Amino acid sequence: NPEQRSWAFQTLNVSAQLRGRRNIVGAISFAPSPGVKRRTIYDAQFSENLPGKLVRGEGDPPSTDEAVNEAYDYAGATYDLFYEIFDRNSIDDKGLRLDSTVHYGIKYDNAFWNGDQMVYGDGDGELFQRFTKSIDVIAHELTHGVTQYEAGLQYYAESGALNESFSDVFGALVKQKSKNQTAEAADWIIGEGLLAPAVKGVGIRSLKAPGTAYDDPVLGKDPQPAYMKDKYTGTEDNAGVHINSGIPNHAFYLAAVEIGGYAWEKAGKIWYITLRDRLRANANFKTAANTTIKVAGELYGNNSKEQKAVQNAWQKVGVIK
Ligand code: ASN
Ligand code: ZN
Repeated sequence: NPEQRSWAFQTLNVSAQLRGRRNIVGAISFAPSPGVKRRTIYDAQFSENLPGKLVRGEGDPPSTDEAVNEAYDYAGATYDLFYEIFDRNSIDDKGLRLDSTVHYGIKYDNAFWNGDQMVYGDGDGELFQRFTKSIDVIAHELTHGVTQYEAGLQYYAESGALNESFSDVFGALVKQKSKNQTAEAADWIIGEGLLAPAVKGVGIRSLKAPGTAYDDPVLGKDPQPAYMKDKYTGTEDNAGVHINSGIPNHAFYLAAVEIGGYAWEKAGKIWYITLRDRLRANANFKTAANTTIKVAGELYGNNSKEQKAVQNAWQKVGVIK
């Protein structure tokens, strides 16, 4: 067990002891080593009590419960993308434990980050299947944690739609990396395989073609716009956080495809640095556009192909002129 090995090592390592902090009962706790995942999966056993019963810790063998293993494996894939590509050590960049609860509630039709942990419902089987099925849904929820520790985007109107969009962007990147797919080859669908078989649709959102993920008599039609001219201006959904995220989502898709290659390498890096270092909690679409263009210039040069792609993308969706 590499985690146990590294902890044993740290007790012998003086510089690691300097990083130790005394907790409330006086015991010293240590920051976990970078690159060491700490996943903990709980089972709410159809209640809404969190976190529930501990069913799998880091390094434990697979469970007989596939939801437990999906939550574990896909949280691992998300940790790995942030660590390997962006040099980020977990949600807080300080090795925070990744806690997840499965079997939350009865036929619960959602998944969420509650500020401390991920929570997954089983779906009602009529509209949705279990929410751990999709790697990008798990990466989406974890990315809400990253956003909370970084830009802290307010979950309302355009800042909230950006919060949602960053979760979809890194969700899509984790999925694409797991399949080793280029921007051109990827489907850019969020929640593929999540809709129940009878539902007419391919997933819950599309970054490539917002508004086309589903069109079903019971679920209705995917409400996402791709362009500013179609932006939702009502008050539902915290003033459209899951609706208007279609606009920045599509901008990311356009930028990634124009840059070409693996989307996590360049477009992903531009978006990550923007989220980590540049945006404030009240950022709007224009701020995000101008900031990603600036960051692209800093990373790849002013007037670089990469910077032009980012600028073209935000122009095309109508956020900037
Ligand atoms: N699954 C949703 C999300 O992560 C839950 C919510 O509405 N916050 O965005
Ligand atoms: Zn979300």
